[in-house]
Amino acid sequence: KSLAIISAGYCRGAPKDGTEAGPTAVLNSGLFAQLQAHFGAIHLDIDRPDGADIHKSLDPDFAGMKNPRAVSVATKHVSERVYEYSRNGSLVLTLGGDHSNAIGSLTGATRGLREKLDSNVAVICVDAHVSINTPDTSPSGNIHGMPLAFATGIAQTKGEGIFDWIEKKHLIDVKRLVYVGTRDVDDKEKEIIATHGIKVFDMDQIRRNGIESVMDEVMNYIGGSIPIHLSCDIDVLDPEWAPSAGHLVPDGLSLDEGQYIARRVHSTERLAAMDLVEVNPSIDLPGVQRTVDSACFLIRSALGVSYE
Ligand code: DIR
Ligand code: MN
Ligand code: MN
Repeated sequence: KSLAIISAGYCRGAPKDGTEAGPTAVLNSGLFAQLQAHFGAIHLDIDRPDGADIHKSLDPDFAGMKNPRAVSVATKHVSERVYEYSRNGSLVLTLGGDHSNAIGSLTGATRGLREKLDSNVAVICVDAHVSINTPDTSPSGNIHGMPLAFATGIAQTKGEGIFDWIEKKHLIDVKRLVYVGTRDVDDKEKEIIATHGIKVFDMDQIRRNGIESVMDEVMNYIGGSIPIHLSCDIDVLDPEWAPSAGHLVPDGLSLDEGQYIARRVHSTERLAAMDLVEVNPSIDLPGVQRTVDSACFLIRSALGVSYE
């Protein structure tokens, strides 16, 4: 399989700047060379489309969303790029940027794989949060807390053209979505999870049953044949392993547990797309290298890349 990398350093979905430097930090730490050695030629997309940097003064809050125009334009671009590569059969790695980029990667991969394989996608979201607020339920207005709501169609556009590019063909099936490692879920998000019957394996379950048995259940739940999109928010790791992230939550996954999840996904041979988002090299400067190293470990494990 060929590899496409989308360098999606878009950061207007998050309250703190800095994640725009995530892709470069991750790729320049040796990862790009390792991926090249493993995959051969890699398609690398690093363009920043017009509009993704719409000046803040031209992008006032709208219907409960902050920076909505900038994020809508950036995610539409990511979606189109991921769609092209997925439809052509590449494995697509999207590097954030904040988690709003997953609105683009999830919709793009879903549309592309539907066309190519006539198949739905299973989404394994590995995050301390569930990132499924709608503009109405969000306590913050930050769109990085909403990607799964837009990608499932639970959140819909409210006008002004914002996210009106999302159509039915883009939407993931909420019954094929599963979370691993959550530990900070807003009350309204709990209602969304309950209403839609979404599967969640939280940190408590991982501590009680162990990551191996939880991953057995995850794999059972998603079934044995459809392609997998792994959406990984680096804050799923304990802050010890990923201190340079904007929304730290204690008692997270160890790096070993994170790698175990990634390796299990790799071993299915059905990984079609992966996101690695929220690495923020301007937070906790002494911890940046550690955070970047952790991100690279997760990526290599999921992609089956060993290195010397
Ligand atoms: C919070 C944070 N629930 C919000 N979400 C994050 O703003 O909606 N997701 N950080 O990963
Ligand atoms: Mn998170
Ligand atoms: Mn998230």
